[in-house]
Amino acid sequence: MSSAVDRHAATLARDGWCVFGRAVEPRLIAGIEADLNPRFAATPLCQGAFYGERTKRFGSLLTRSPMIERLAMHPMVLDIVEQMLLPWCERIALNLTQAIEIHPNALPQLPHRDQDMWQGPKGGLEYLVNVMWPLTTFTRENGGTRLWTGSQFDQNVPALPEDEAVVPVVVPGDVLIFLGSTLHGGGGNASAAPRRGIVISYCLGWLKPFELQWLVYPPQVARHFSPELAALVGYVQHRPNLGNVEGQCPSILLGDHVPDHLAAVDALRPDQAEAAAMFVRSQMGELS
Ligand SMILES: O=C(O)CCC(=O)C(=O)O
Ligand SMILES: [Fe+2]
Repeated sequence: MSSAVDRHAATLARDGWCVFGRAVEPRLIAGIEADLNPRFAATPLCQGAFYGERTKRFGSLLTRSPMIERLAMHPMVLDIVEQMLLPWCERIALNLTQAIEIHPNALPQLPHRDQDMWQGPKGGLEYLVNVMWPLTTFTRENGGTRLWTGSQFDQNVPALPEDEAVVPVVVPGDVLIFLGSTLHGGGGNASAAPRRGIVISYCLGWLKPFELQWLVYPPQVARHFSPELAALVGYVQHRPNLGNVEGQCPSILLGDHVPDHLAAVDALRPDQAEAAAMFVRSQMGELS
């Protein structure tokens, strides 16, 4: 198992993307699609040149189908994502879940790097990893995701020739994983049927997520999540002390009773706790 994770992580780091075939049973994906069908039908087309006028999108997928948790928490996918992101954070966070339906006659999407939504320095670190679960088979004809292999290595290249884009053919149950630094875009759909996929993306635990996870999964929703899923959507601190409520872990909001008065309690990494404690000891030494 772990060697498959390492192999995929190595391909992802080398090419900027990888395909993990048969990550789940196609039956699971069919069940999810059935749950999402009414929402696809009721959702209006997007507006704007980036989202695409012949494309439908909706988020908050953990509340749209109970089976989405199986995708968001897929252990091997999480292992691969963590290999890419943990060098720069203590824990990863859910960045978004989004269903995307590209309709016939949609134009190709602007090639972009998803990490450019954050204005920090680029090149030395990864900000996010995208995980695309196809609901329909992705092909070049129907708007499968276009990717530029190796484009993660030079962030100064704004665009690359269209004929150098690869479109991996993936079927329901497979998963396409790509870095936030990889140049990519949805494809144009020259076929007669819509192309549907689900993107689940993960970012460094200290970033502002694309989709505001605490608002789309407020405490009354997240309290029904497993502790691990609640932590992934943000009900956990990122040490030191980032993302707290009254100086405590935000998971206090998921309990039956939230005390009105709470002590702020440090949540530090061991090295930070040690440095702070040593400083306090030295100050006490000065006093005596
Ligand atoms: O739909 C796709 O294949 C990719 C969409 C995408 O990259 C985006 O919306 O950021
Ligand atoms: Fe994108």
